[in-house]
Amino acid sequence: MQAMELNLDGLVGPTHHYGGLGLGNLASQRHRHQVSNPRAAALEGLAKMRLLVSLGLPQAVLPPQERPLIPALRRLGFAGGDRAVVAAAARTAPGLLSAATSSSAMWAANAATVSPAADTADGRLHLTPANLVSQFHRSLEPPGTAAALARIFPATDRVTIHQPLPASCELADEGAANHLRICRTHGEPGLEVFVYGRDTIGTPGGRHPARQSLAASQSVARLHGLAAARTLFLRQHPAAIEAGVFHNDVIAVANEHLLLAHERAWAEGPAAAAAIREAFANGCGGDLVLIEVSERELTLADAVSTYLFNSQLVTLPAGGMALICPAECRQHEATSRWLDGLLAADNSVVAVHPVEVRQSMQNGGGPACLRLRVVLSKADLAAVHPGVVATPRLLDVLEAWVRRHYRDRLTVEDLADPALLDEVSQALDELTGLLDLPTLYPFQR
Ligand code: SUG
Repeated sequence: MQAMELNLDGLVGPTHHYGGLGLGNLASQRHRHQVSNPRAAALEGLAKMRLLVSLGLPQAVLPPQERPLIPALRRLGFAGGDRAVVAAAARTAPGLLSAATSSSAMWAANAATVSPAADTADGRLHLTPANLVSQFHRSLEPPGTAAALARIFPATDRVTIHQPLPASCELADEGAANHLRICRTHGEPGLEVFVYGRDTIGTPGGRHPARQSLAASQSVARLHGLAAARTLFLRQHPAAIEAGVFHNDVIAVANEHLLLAHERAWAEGPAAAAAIREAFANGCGGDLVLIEVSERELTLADAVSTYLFNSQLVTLPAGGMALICPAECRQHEATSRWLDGLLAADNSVVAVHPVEVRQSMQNGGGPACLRLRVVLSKADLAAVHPGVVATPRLLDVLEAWVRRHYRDRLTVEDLADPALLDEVSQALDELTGLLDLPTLYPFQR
């Protein structure tokens, strides 16, 4: 089957701020309560989408979620009209207000796990929205994610959107950020590699919690009807989690037969790489190209601070691959040198494109975090809701929309500003018109 990869990028919401909410996420901790710039954040994301479109790659937009999520605050006992709810939360529980106002759904790599039709027993595309139970602010995302995905992928005869796994820490699921797909070409059956942080309830006793559970990964694989011979479960290296690798996509990235990974990505060490190689050969008839970065070339700490592995690795229409990396990688000597080596070596990577996504990076989200990869057949791509398909024209329209509605400065104190509520609902209401997604948001129904 011929298939291509659609990148579905989370559009940064107008309440993007630095709440310091990300567990084990060093950038989020470091920027806690600093002043954010939602307008710049959204424009950076749109510029990244524009780059992908200019490379001739299918690109679409995942709209931001409704925030602050007033119903979530009501469930916590804040009562009265919407403004009263916000005021009471701001006064007595500002952390909860920050969580209920987070724009975290922008990190679409955590929105869901995706198995393309070529991998599944019933030949359908399967998506499971992640339950994101590890953190309160992200646990609010699944219903909005499920609703948006159902509108974006309406071909119900060929697409299955599962319910998120039950909301239990035993089944903590953070979606595609802990999932790699290795294949010969996108349309052929691929090896799906699930990476988990813990195989028991609770954490292995480190400073940072392990967010993905093995039971969750196994459940998603079962739901998607994946063949055992083309499915692997690998454990994250505890040292990586300790160094701030809160998702596998901070330490490894794959595209087709190429895998870039740090040597300390997985607990099993070299045995993990060998297992991937063997499963890819036996299950898919493929020959893995593994480019492993040693601790000597780039320490775990540097990998986390530059976010090299949170690059997007994409297949170009004319052949070859491009690496879309954070601009920070080119500002860091060892990483930049490594990138030059990658380009000079005999592999599929023919271009490196640094992108500026600093506003997102400061909350722990690089280029790869901002997108969900969805491999689709031509027919399924044509069935994607046209309103969200990124064209230069739509990106212009969205850019103008951002400039009209987004603030260029937001602090946690500003979250109490009653004017913000009106600003946000006006912006989102208008957005559903631009994306032809009427009544997407609960407040519109
Ligand atoms: O879950 N940050 C997100 C970043 C997610 C990055 N995603 C991937 N690696 N795929 C998180 O930690 C910070 C929000 C704040 O602090 O305001 C936050 O949620």
